[in-house]
Amino acid sequence: MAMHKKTIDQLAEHLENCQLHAKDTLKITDDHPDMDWKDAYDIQDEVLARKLRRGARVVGFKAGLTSHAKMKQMNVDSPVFGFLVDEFSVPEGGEVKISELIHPKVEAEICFITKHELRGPGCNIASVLAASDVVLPGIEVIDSRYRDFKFDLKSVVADNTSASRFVVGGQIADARSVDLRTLGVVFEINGEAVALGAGAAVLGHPAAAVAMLVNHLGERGQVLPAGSLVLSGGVTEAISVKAGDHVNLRIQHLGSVSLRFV
Ligand code: OOG
Ligand code: MG
Repeated sequence: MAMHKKTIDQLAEHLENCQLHAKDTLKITDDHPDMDWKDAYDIQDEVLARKLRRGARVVGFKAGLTSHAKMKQMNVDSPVFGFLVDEFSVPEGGEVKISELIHPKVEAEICFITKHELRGPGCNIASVLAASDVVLPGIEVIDSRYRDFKFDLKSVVADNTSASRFVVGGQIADARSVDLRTLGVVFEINGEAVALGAGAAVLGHPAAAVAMLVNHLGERGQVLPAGSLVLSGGVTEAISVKAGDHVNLRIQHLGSVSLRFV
């Protein structure tokens, strides 16, 4: 059912306020059980429009729920897509203030930077690799605005797929010079390896997640611009963090990236 524009705007304002003020909320489908996929992405687009009106800049895009580990952890069965703006970006080795977040979790991600514009439908792994410039490691901090991190897919889409902070770093590599399926991933908190994985955990090949994002944008009449940063989705399950935690992600051939929670 197509929601009224007024309802979309109200829900976007509500969800963005929850993000800005670190307040949780009940999932929005409780009050709007007929919300459809288009409504959910329209709410997300309105959250972005609010930020752009205040001077934010889009710095990239994300695919989420692209690994079995993540889908199983959140009890869902399909990927979702969101946007990244400059206010989410943390410098390599930087600090994230726990007080600005509700219940943050960290994710180990393989990230792409594109060299050419990509358009769907029909985008596939080959087109993504041909259009990609470099790959590098990234830690995403997700922070669902929904109470106890409990949501359904449409609610999480409206909430910009829990996006809250991210850091990229390490060593960049030519996207075509590494086998992205067999890249080993070691995720450490306070020096202890807490989760392990390999690139193939993300839809068989992390570039498949980027292709799905491009095809999703195509359905909405949008393109993935040249020079976009894309987070392809958590390789392992997401891990809760608290003040004092030091998070480090090592990816084979791509060095490491870290951040601290204070
Ligand atoms: C949704 C976002 C998931 C990923 O990389 O899988 C995500 C969530 O689990 O809150 O960003
Ligand atoms: Mg993620």
